[in-house]
Amino acid sequence: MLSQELTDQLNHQLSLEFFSANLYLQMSSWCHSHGLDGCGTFLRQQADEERLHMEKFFDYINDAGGYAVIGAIEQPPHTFGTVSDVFEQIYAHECKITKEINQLLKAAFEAGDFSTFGFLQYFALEQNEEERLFQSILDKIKLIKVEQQGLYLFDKEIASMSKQLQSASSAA
Ligand code: OFO
Repeated sequence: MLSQELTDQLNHQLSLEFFSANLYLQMSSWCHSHGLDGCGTFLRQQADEERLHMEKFFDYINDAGGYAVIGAIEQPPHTFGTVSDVFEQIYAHECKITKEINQLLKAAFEAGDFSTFGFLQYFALEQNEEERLFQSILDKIKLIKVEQQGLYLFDKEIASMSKQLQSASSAA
């Protein structure tokens, strides 16, 4: 049975996952409105994935005997300078989420709640994967010199990454 303290911490994470979903959905809108349909589609997929994360927390809290509560979700930013700014903000955001997940893992471990600790393992691996994914996109941005002449090429590259992720998740 979940302690009230861990329930509160998991609920906080649930709201953060919701915020991540809204942030990426908003960014996808910005990309589409700037003619970057490949990036827009990719970020929409990421938003859908974050919504699934939110639902995983929601279900786990209730299944483990806690009470899932959706807190206030901060409005995401909606103006961005360039597509590089978008991906830099995403990378920084994911690093922040990794810290939150690590703190949750520590709290579950210290409380001797190994069921919650096990549940959180998925997110630790997921964060590792996402940090690497977004770091690789930042590397591409540098390689392609996106803001000078490579915007079109970059958008195509992200579109093909989006297709690969889509087929990998439908094969899973
Ligand atoms: Fe970064 O994927 Fe949710 O937590």
